[in-house]
Amino acid sequence: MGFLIAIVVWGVTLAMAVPFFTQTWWMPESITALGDEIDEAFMWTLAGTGVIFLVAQFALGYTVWLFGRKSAGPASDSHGNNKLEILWTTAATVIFVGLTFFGYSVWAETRFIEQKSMEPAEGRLIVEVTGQQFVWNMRYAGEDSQFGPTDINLIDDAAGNPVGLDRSGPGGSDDIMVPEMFVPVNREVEVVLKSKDVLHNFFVPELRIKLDTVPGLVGKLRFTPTKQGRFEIVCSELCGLGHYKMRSFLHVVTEQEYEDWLAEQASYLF
Ligand SMILES: [Cu+2]
Repeated sequence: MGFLIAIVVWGVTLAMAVPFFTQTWWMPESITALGDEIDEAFMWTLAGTGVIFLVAQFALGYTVWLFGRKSAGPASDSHGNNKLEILWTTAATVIFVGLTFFGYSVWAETRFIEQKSMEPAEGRLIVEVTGQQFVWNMRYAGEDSQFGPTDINLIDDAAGNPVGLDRSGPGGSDDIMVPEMFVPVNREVEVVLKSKDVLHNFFVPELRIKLDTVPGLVGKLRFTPTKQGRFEIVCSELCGLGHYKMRSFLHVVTEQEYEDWLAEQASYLF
């Protein structure tokens, strides 16, 4: 019986490990240099925890097999081993603290940006993204690079003003509201995240970064896409009945295509 249980433990362990080794259902290819760094940190973490998991599960199966035999006699209990306790507590601490330092710089790169100004700095493109049940609203500052003021009393979804943009305010006349995000390749993008109602989460799997949108708070993420294409933006925080269909797209295009797209959007303004 002990051997049978051991076989089941080993079998389940191996079956769980197979998708990782063969990279079945794996992440899509990353489209930023930062994404590659995050993947590297991820792979080191996975390798470390994976080896420990496999060794522990095989030891578990072996123990069940060994002490499940009738000839093994009655089980004896142990009152612990201080040396072993110190050893694995220290090992676990070193591994966890080490992985934290390893991933710290790449994590910080996506988040620690100066939070003071909405003005684009040195060619950085700023896109304001407002989550709402169950759509993403993208706002571009337009030709003047200045976002117009908003007023909750002006919010009118039916009239195409989901964020309450004041068109008569400074810099507001040329702001562009769109349902999908277009950005030029190889240019730094800063996403300014807001929410109109509940918690949402801005997630583009290919970017390897995600952040909650929180009502009343402004979140920021930055990335520099290096590959062109069309990538899905999903809401990654259960936000209500329509959560499953809250999606949009990130289009990474050439600088020229971006300019053309922007000019076309601007031409729709009244
Ligand atoms: Cu949502």
